[in-house]
Amino acid sequence: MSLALYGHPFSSYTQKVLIALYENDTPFQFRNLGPDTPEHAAEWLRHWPLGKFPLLLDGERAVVETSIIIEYLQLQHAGPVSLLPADAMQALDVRFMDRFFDLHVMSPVQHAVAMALTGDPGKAEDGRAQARQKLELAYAWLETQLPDRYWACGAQFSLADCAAAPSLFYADWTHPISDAHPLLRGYRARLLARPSFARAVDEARPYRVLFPLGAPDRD
Ligand SMILES: N[C@@H](CCC(=O)N[C@@H](CS)C(=O)NCC(=O)O)C(=O)O
Repeated sequence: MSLALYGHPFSSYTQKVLIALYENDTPFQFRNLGPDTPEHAAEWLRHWPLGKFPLLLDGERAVVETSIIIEYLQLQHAGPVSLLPADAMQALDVRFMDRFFDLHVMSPVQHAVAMALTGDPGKAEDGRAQARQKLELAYAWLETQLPDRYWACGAQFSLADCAAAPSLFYADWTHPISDAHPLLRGYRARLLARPSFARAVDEARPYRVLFPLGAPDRD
C-alpha cells in the first residue's frame, strides 16, 4: 500500500511525523496543504473534518494524531530504526516524554502563535507572556531529566525525540532557552544535527517568514 502524508513543511506536528518517516527511509508521497494544491485540503478534510494535520493515508485507512501515526508506522511499516522500545515499561517512559513535549512545550508555543495571529497587540503580548511562564517551567523540569541522557529517554532515539525536535525548535524561537539550562540547549543542538530533523528544518526554511512571532536569524 502506498503512504501519503497531508501536512505542511513548516508545521511542527507535520515535522514530527516527517522525522519518523525519514528515520526509516519509509517511501511516502507528501501532499502539501498549501494554496497551490486546494485538492489536498479537500481530501484531508474529507478524511478528518476536525481540521488538524498532519494526516497519514495508508491506502483507504486514514490515521491522525501524530503519536498514533508514528506508532502505526512502527506496527505496519517498520524499518531498521525502532521508535518505541519493545519493553513495555520503557515504552511507557517514551510515551510520557512524547506527551510532555506536545502538551508542555508545543502547546504554549501554539497558544502564543495563535494569539499573535489575531492581530491584536494586547492578545499577542498576553499569549507570549503565558508561553514564557509555561516554557520556563518546562525547561527547568527538562534540565533535571537530561543528565546522562543523550536522547529524551536515554541512548535510543525514539518517538519522544520526534516530538521534542520541532517543539524545542519553535519553543526556543518563542522564549529562548537560557544559559541556565545548558543540558537542554545541548539536547536541542543534538536534535538539530540529527539528519532526519535537519532535513525537515531545511525543507521548511522557505516558510520562515510565516512565523508570526518573528523567526530569528539562526538554526
Ligand atoms: N494533537 C495533534 C495536534 C496537531 C496540530 O495541532 N496541528 C496543527 C498544525 S502544526 C494544526 O492542525 N493547526 C490547524 C488548526 O489548529 O486549525 C497531533 O498530534 O496531531
